[in-house]
Amino acid sequence: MKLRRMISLLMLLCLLGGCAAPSAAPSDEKYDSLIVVGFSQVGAESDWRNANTRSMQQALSAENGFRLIIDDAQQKKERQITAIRNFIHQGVDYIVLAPTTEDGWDTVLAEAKAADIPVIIIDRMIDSSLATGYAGDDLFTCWIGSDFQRQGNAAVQWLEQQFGDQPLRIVHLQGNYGSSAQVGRSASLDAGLARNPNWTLAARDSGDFTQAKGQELVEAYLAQGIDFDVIIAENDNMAYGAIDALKNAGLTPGRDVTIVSFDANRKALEMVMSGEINYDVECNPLHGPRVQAVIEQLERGETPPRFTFVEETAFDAACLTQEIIDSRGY
Ligand code: GZL
Repeated sequence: MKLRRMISLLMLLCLLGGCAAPSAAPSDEKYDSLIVVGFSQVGAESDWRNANTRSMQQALSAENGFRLIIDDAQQKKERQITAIRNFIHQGVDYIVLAPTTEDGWDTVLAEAKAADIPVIIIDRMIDSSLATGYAGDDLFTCWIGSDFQRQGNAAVQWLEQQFGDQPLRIVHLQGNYGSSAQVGRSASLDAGLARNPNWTLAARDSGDFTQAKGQELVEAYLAQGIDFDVIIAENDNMAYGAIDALKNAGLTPGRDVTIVSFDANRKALEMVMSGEINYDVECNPLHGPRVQAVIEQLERGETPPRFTFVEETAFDAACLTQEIIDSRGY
């Protein structure tokens, strides 16, 4: 039974039994009436992730009527599964899941369903069609996130517009394998490689969305003498690492090597303005208000949209101004 219902039932029984309701100071009563949300977060691997966490904390605050419990999974799915089971045991009112990868959620989400706890998925997608005996699609109430293939298409189309039939030797720094962000962005590049016979994939590895791994990979490619003139980094933090590696090798990022990135964090947009990053595709992390609105709809007995794709754009130096950068929410 959910925490709030249990407390309400207990207070009702006390009132009916003539005993004094447990002496709850007003603050406790307010605390007990808060909507308890268990949030299983991927980790803190990137600026994007930290902005996503901050957005959830700001929206699902006590002032807004929420008690938010956040678990940082340190990019490990097993920790997320344990966190969800803990939330179920605690009797939270809602579970929000930002899934590390797409597969492997049916069993634990079926447990949440059996406990009558609505699950909201944010950011990446889960593949709930995997055969585990459950009708996967009803394992979450709604999903709010990005269209990663669309993001990847924007990056590939920009390269096609910029370079036409010019041969390109591309280094591809991927995110965590099996995450929707990596799956969608990589699929777009694979389609671009098939469409552009003058493009060569010079190297491809996962940088785990981290700056350190991004730098490590590019340093290794340079040490191996791999020839490349474009780096597509599946997030800004890996792009930062790649740029440091290029600079340390005496190369000028954005000029000697074209840099395409994803997320469009404020720091990265400053680097687009300075010319170190040539193109950055937005991946908006500010899901807190969106989740707040969905939960408030559910609390009113309304039915929110099952899938909500967030509006996103992309930036190059030609369209950017300091005013635009300063106005950005992350
Ligand atoms: C995308 C998100 C990705 C970001 C990375 O929605 O899942 O994870 O692009 C983050 O920065 O690590």
